[in-house]
Amino acid sequence: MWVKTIFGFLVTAHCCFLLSCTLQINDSHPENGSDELSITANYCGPKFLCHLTGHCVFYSWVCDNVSDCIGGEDEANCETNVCPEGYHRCNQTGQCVPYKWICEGSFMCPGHSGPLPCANYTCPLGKFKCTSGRCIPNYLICDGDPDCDDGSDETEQMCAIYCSSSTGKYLCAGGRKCISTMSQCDLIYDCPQMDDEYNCSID
Ligand SMILES: [Ca+2]
Ligand SMILES: [Ca+2]
Ligand SMILES: [Ca+2]
Repeated sequence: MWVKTIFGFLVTAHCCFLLSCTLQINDSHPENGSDELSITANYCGPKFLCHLTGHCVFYSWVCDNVSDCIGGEDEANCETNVCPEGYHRCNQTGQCVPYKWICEGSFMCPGHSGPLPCANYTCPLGKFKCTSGRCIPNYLICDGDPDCDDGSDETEQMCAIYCSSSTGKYLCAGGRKCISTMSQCDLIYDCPQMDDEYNCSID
């Protein structure tokens, strides 16, 4: 049995199942069933506990401007709330967002400016970490278009490393784009200066 004082009421939650609780306010009839479980600090695991009902919601739903707890606790205290490990707190809204969303480009905090909070985030296999911290797929490196917000996927230094012939790539003239060696002499211009179609032997 979990006991808490909320809005001046003594609240007890009796859990028959781990995620299913019944709520009783000012209950003067203590129950003692063996099926009751205590709500502990780890009750919701990596989720946020709606204190009033005992439900658990995703942390990314905290301070996202939608009331997900019946009592609205997930949208309270958004100016001072703290996000758990693995989540970034958006300054403007207080929303707790997994670093993966921010660092892999699927979410941007409203009003965000400046560097991303991704210095300690490790990009998954097959992705390149831009100097800004964002992860982009490897195939976007030196493809002729900046995909990192700071253009670090298209620098000459980057392309000199990434576009080596040992990886089956040809570095186009200009040094900022490479193509597959399969695209050399295929009668299609792939390099900005068309040098992939020069010096082709004609059989
Ligand atoms: Ca919410
Ligand atoms: Ca690119
Ligand atoms: Ca070509």
